[in-house]
Order: sequence, then C-alpha cells, then structure tokens
Amino acid sequence: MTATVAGHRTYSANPAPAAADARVVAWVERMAALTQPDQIVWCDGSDEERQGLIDGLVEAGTLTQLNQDKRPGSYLARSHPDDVARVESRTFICSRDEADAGPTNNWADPTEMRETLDDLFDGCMRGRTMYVVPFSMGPVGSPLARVGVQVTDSPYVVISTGTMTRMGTQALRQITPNNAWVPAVHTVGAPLAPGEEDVAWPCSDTKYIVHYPEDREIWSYGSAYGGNAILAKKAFALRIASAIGRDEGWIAAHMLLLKVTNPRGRVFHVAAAFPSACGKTNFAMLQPSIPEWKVETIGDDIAWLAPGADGRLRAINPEAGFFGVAPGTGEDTNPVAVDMLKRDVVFTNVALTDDGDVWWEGLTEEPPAHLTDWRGNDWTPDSPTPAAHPNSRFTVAASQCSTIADTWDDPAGVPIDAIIFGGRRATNVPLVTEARDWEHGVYLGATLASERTAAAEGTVGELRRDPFAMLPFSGTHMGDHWQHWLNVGADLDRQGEAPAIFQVNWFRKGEDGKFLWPGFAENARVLAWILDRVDGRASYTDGPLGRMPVDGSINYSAAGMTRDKWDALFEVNQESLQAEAVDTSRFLASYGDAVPEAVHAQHEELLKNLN
Ligand code: SAT
Ligand code: MN
Repeated sequence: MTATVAGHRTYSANPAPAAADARVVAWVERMAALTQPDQIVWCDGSDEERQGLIDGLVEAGTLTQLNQDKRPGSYLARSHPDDVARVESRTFICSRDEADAGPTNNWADPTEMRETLDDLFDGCMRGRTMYVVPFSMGPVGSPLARVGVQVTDSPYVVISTGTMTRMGTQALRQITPNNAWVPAVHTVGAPLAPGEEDVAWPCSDTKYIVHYPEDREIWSYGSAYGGNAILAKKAFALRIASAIGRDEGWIAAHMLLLKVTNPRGRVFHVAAAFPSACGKTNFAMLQPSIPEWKVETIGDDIAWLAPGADGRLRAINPEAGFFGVAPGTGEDTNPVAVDMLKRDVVFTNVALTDDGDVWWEGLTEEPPAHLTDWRGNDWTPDSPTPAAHPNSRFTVAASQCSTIADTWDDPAGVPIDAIIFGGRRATNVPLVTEARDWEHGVYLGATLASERTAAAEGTVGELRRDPFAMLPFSGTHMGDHWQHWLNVGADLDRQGEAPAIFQVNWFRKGEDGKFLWPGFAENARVLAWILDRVDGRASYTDGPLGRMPVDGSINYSAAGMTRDKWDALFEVNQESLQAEAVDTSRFLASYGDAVPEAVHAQHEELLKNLN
C-alpha cells in the first residue's frame, strides 16, 4: 500500500492486521503523516520477525553476534558514547496543571510542549522504517494488565520491547473499541537524506522524554537507550501508570517481587522498593544462606499493586524480561543472574573478549588480559577507564531465570504479605525495623533515602531522598503518591488485610568504615524474620524507629557476626537521628501543602520519640 502524506513524501505500509482497532490504525496513520517514514511495519511478535530484525541489526553494525559456542543466541550492542542512560533532565511530566507534576518533576505546559514536539517530529523518520509495536504490560488478558502501542524507528528498541513485554498480535487483540490503551511515539531523531548512509547507533543531541498524564500518552525523541526508548518500562509502567493507578485505585510501584516459602511450607509474597545501587536485582534473585527457606523471583523492578476482590493486595510484574545493570553481577554476588545470561541475551555497552564473549567489572575477580571496551577500543587491566560502561545492561527474558516462580505470570497476580523499603545507609537506619502500622510504613517509604555513591550526583555520602524509590518515576505529584498509598492502605486495613511494612538496611557501617552486615545470601535471615513476624512467630521490641527483632530471633552468629557488630546494627544514636530528623523536616517542607496530614503526624511522633 502506498499513500501520499504531508504533501511531498510517500510511504509504503504493510496493511494493518485485521486485529487492529480502528483507533490504533487512525493513530498510526497520523503518526506516519507527521514523521514520514519510508515504510511501516506492524510487528506480530513472532520469532521469525525477531530474528529478521536481529539479522538486519547485525548487518547495520548495531549488533555484533557473540561467540555462539560461548553465548548462543546472544549479541552485543555498542551505543553512541553520549547515549548511555536515562536523562532525567530531559524527562517531562506535562500535566495540565503544573501543581500535579509536583516539585520533583520537570514540568512543561502541555500545549506548548505539543507544539515543540510537532516541529521536532515533523519528518523525523525520513529514510527509516516505522515499526508499530503493540504490547501488554502484565499477562495478556489479565484484569491487572494494561496495553500500549509504541511506534519507533529503532529496530533495536523493537527487539528490546519484544523481550521486556508481551509484544505482538496477541497484545494488539486486547485493544477493542471500548478499552483504553497508551500510545507511545518514539524516534531516534536522526532522519536520513536520500542516499545518506546510516550509523550503527543513530540518536540526537536533542532529547525529550515527555509524558502527558491526563492523555496517557508518551513522546520520546533523540535516544535509543533504556528507559528513554523502551517506553513500556519506566515511562508507561511507572510514570503513566502512577497517574492511571491514582484514578483507578491501584498503585504503580518501583518494586521487585518475591515468592518465599518458609520451612513449614507456608507461601508468602513480598514487594520491595530500593533506590538504585542497593542490589535490587541481587535481592530479587536471592539464594538464601538458610536452605530451609525457598526464595523465588516474580519481578526485579516494577510491581503493579491492586486491591483484589478478596480484600487483599495483589501484585503483578507488568514486565516480561529483565533490563539489568551488568557491572557488579558475578558468581559471588548473583549466581542466578550469571546463569540466566548464558544464552539468548542482548548486551549493551559491556566489553568484548578476544574470543567473542562478554565481560564486565565484577563478572570475575581477575579481568581478562585484553578486551575491547564498550567504546570499541583496546583495553587492558592497566587502562584508566572501565571496560564496560557503568550503566551497561543485559536484556533477557524473565523465563530464563532459574529462580522464576511458576506463578510469576499468574493473571490473577499474587497476594502481598509484606512490603519492604530499603536504602543504602552507613548510619542511623537499623538492619531491619517493622512499621507500627500502615501510616508509619508510608512515612518510612516517603522519607526513604540513600547515600550518594557517584560523585556525579553530588557529594559522595550525602543523603539523597528517594521517596518510595520513585523520585524519577512518578507521573503525579509525589505528595499525591503518598496520599494514594494512604488511601489504598486504609481500605485494606478496614478489611484487616493491609500487608505489614518493613524497612531494611544492608549497608550500615561500623566505626572502622566497614559494612557490619555480610549481605547477599545472608539477607535471607532478615527476610525470614520479616515473614516470621507476618506469621506471628517472631517477637519484637519497640524502639523509637519501630519494632526491632528481640535478641535471638535472628541467628547472627551463623552469619559470621559478633555480638558487638550486631548491637551496632541496631544502635539508636539519638543525636545523629535528631540531626537527620531536621533534614527530614526540611525535605517534607519542600513538598509544601501536598504532604498528607498522616505523614506530618508520623514525623511529629518520631521527633517526640527521639526526645
Ligand atoms: O533505563 S531504565 O530506565 O529502563 C532502567 C533504569 O534506569 O534503571
Ligand atoms: Mn528500576
């Protein structure tokens, strides 16, 4: 089919599949008229389609096939050196009212932004193919799932979305004349003049990642990397979903999901939020040091939490794959991930070994003697820069994870028994505390903080608040997000079904500056205490920060700990906590009137408890 659009260009489109809703077809035609691609391809999600795209990407130099004996079905992508991460400074929440975006988001007027983007997107796909990528977040047909369609001119983004979501015709069929879907428009922002040769990783210096929360719409320009471009992930499943969830009574959470079975065979489900650089993927694939406890993976990054008909909070992992940070993933830290990455993986910006395999910092203790680094340059252990980019990634299907729970894609979701908030804190925050009630738990989530680990983010060691680990991911005012948690919890509470809430900190340091707690597999002991609390088996003592384990309820010596270290893990230092509370007061004040009364009340209670 050929159509004349926007006056001067023609494009050929394979016909829209019969399954396509008329609104989707009309929208795709509008987007094609605006962006003027050479052709349109509707993606069906088949294996043949994926392999065809991969072959094209290898030919274009975007992907390098790895040694098929060592990493069957796996490829390496090297991005443009300036397109290596999400760009928060170019991420916008364009709510109609600025107040609805809150002080932590970049806001722009939606009418003005639409004008800006209309100019920018005009002809932006010239010389390229527009792929139409329908996807379902959550098991296809689940009442908790939501659908979207992304148009993109990046085949790399198509195959990534194919791994990260349920992509293709099945998802397209979910869009019927009476249900809502999220349109997402993406371009690398690098149109090709006739005859112009393409580059391996097209992108633009100009970048925009724009969300219209009321219209449930996403527009992204100029990047092909991660959350900038795989719009199903942070843009849809967190930012747009937080606005949808607020209106529909469910919660989009930046949380991993675990299934845990205790030695007596009781099954629990846990949702846990951690800011970045706290070992979230490692915890999602925890191999317990206490083998009587079984831990299985349901999700590593995002959870959608919805009150169920039975009054309990149910959760799905809306994604279908893992887009994980490679550096720091090794046999010691995450053997499950190392095993999961043996085949059928697309790696981005890791290093290449001389025999066509991959390597990154932390994969092995000893680096290989020679590598090709993420920029494609020679690298030896003497090189001053890392071989893999610190934000280099693996993209892999969740089904490849050996610890994936058989219920991970249950359309009904799993019932949540406990919610955990964790940060990276050298001081003040004990190894584990239980919130006194839901409102106290919401306060712990709202005031969550981590120490800065990279100089680029500010002074190393300084506290960075990351409420609910949602700071860059909320499509609503953060204060509204807190109020929404309070509302959902109050409903659950009325039915006696609100999950217990806990705070953990694997990163407290002793006076010698060393971590007190061994972490990793030993974190299972903390998880066991948490679930024994839920089970009514573990005792606690009340402290100013919440409930703490009584002596003997966690076997710390089996984790190689001394009594002194154990005490230090739970030390309540009045003076230093008071100083932090002053910082918390300032932090809450920065949200003005939007801070819910219950959060203020919890803060007052803390101040009282510390006196
Ligand atoms: O790049 S993503 O936003 O998908 C992932 C991340 O930033 O952690
Ligand atoms: Mn994340």
